[in-house]
Amino acid sequence: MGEKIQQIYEPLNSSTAIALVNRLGLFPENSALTCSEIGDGNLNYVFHIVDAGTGKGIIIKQALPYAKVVGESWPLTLKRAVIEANALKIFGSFCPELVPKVYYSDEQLAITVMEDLSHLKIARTGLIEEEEYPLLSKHIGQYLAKTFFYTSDFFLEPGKKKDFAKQFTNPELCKITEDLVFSDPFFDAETNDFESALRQDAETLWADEKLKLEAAKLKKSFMTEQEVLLHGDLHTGSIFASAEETKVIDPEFAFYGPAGFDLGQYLANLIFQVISRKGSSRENIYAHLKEVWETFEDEFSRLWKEEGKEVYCKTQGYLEYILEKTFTDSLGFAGCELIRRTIGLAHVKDLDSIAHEAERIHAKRTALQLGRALIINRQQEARIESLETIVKDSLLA
Ligand code: SR1
Ligand code: MG
Repeated sequence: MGEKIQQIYEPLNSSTAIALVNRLGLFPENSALTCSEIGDGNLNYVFHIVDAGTGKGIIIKQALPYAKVVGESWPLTLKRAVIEANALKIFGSFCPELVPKVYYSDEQLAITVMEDLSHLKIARTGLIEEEEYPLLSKHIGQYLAKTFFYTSDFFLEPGKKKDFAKQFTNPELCKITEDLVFSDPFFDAETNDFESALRQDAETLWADEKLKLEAAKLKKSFMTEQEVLLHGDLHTGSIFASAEETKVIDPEFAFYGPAGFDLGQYLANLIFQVISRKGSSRENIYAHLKEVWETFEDEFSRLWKEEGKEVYCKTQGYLEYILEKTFTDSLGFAGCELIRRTIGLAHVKDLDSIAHEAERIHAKRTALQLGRALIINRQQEARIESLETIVKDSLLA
């Protein structure tokens, strides 16, 4: 690995990206390198550099000083690149098999150079194509249990945890979530984006004071509960997968927040698959919903019993209280994610790619109604079996 190179910020292009990896000595001298920009997310450039001789590749991810999904009118901090690189390193230290390796990062250039995962597919894309990922939710359950436990007060010395929380203060990216997930979809905000056929549904939702009160409580939880180091944007587009492997990418939204948030986003993005699929192919997704929770519960309980440092870890009923709170919170966060991806900014392909308009609108109405039901009823539905029932009921409505 070459030495750290001091740079001032400039957006990379294919030739400067190749020049950079050459300067860093990441490939043998005189390798025939090709580079393509493959970023299809909302915020960043992603360069894929391949050595034509060996077929080996690497990824350079570069933050742009604005949100790509909107354009230069939405400035965005470059510091998110440092947050992302540091979060990848920390999460990778707990579950190296589930997180890409970081080879180099540079705060000035806002880049992270990391493992090439192009042999895998983005899980959202694969799920839409109805590929089977038999290990995906087991892996994500393990990832959630380890990242939760090892960054929490149940394991960390309190001063260390507070240092981490300070290091991962991420106000600009949190503000995006506060607005786009927790506020805008519940009001007639300019950022909202939906088909005119859904206007009546959106207006009904904006007038629903019972729902808004619960959304306010969830937003407060997101803004104030510094429980664990979250990924912060754990939808199925932030996961690479194959039948055997899973890698969680893109933790630029990482911060200390409520433990149920990552789980809730993952559940919601699986639920988009239940909604968009038909008939028996839904069963596979119900199995994923159950698997992620049960794996999380087993692994987290094991870590708590074997490695818990907090003095109350041995107190009867405390583990059960934490598990129940995490699950209940996750249902509420899942409900917010279902609603925001349907009528807010930044949709999901699972629903938007339904070609037949009436079917698409029906699917989106289901997502809105189910989102509402999860938010409002989250306290009464504190068992994983209830989640499947509530999803099935919404499909019949
Ligand atoms: C302006 S960013 C829009 C969305 O893209 C990211 O993936 C997050 O989900 C964010 O809310
Ligand atoms: Mg992302």
